[in-house]
Amino acid sequence: MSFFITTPIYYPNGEPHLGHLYTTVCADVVARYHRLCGQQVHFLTGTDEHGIKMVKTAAELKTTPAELATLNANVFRNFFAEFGISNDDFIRTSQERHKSRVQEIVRKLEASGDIYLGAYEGWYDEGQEEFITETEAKDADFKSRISGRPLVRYKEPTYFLKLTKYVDSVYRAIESDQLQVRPASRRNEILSKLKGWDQDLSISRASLSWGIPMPNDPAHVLYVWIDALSNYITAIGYPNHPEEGYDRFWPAHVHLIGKEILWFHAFYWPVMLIALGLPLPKTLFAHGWWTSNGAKMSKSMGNFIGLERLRDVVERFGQDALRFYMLRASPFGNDLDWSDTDFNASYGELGNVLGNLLNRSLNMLQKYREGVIPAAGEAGPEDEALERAIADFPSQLAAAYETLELQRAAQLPLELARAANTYIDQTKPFSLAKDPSKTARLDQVLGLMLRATQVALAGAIPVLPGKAPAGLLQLGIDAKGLTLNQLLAPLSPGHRVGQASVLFPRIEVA
Ligand code: ME8
Repeated sequence: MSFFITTPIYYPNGEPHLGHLYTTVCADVVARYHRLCGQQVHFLTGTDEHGIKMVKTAAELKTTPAELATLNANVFRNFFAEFGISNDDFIRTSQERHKSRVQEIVRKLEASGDIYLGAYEGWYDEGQEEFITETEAKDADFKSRISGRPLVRYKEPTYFLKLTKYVDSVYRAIESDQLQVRPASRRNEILSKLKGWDQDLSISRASLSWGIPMPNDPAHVLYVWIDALSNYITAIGYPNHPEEGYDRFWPAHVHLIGKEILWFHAFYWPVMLIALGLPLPKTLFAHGWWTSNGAKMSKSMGNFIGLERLRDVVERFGQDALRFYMLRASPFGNDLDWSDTDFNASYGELGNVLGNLLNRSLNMLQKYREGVIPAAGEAGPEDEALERAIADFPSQLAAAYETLELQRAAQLPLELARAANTYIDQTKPFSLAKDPSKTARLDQVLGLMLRATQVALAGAIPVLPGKAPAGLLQLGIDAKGLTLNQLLAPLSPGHRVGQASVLFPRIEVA
């Protein structure tokens, strides 16, 4: 079984920030879960280097777009590596592999009669690299609904892609869930925007030289979104080198994106794929936007969560704490707000619930059974609820990942740990230990509590790829190379655990 997941490719016109890290961490968590299940996973991210936005930023910085792109593409790549992202590939749209394959794609679209020469007159949002209809422009007072900057009027000869020829096919694909657009509210927005859509898409610029030349007319460069969307297949070798991954990985299972770029992914991209005769991706998931302390992040407001701030957080709390916080911050798909108070609460939860359970179970097993898992003992009335929670856990986790309920995926291991802590409070192993007639009951309680700890830690690996395996190692389980099923297999009586050491140390909050 193979699994292909992508993030947007980011504009390297500046340094990465919380938003970029968020999408990439979410994709990383999903990729790690599928790898843990033993699937062959391909996880793709990268940078989107062409377009007017790069040209303008480079001019402001008195450099060239190529130099700016290289500088920041390296910053992005290193940033993701530094933050433990497990991507399998990093595509830059300035790479030869991408440019030549995009030209092949455009040639195919020309050959199938889906591209024609015409003239465009209308509005353009240069920050978003997006064409805006007359009505939308008027509704937004001729300003970008993302950046607030004035829209620009374009009037020029251009090649068009025949969106109108495929609008019904795309509508049907989304309506039938052949192409799942999630969350459902956004699917409905897309369907209503598609209904009655009657415009083709301008896909070339004659006034721009930074981009991929149109193969039939090199005086034009290709519209940056056609170039960028193609990365999802050029990176895996389409069209001429399918053995590089296309054969195994297309169609993608998930394109993870921010909500502001859903339209491109839900309309232009499916049109391109249908016109090329290729299968559609299975799911487009558009997540929400981060604000910081209730406001849009901005450097001048002093609430910007950029590279330096993220580094600082990781230095103090560790990568896993940041990952858990991001996932826990709101149901996946909703907007999110960064708050230090919430961050501290979320870190506290890791320590008080999961860390505490690990510590208690190991210490008790050391104290009462010299660190050796006993055979099952005497069942008691408290066992059933925890046994059920343990038994239900793997399928609940699988369902959360299947539907991309990532907040739930992060919380499920904590819920199990909480149930195990309650079980300890109810069964009071410290009292049982004092009563020689309760030896068999104590065996049972220790065994079940250890089992819950093992299952919770194993299920937490995708979200806590550093801390969860470290916790399992304390249990005497080396998680390296093992699948989730193997990690969930009950430990045999006689198995010896290690010593407890604190997973989430208390941190003084300034
Ligand atoms: O749109 N909250 O690139 P981009 C949450 N190159 N996510 C955020 C965010 C925020 N405040 N800010 C950014 C582009 N993101 C195109 C994509 S894909 C073929 C081409 C994340 O650098 C989110 O995933 O503007 C959003 O969609 C993406 O960064 C936009 O990155």
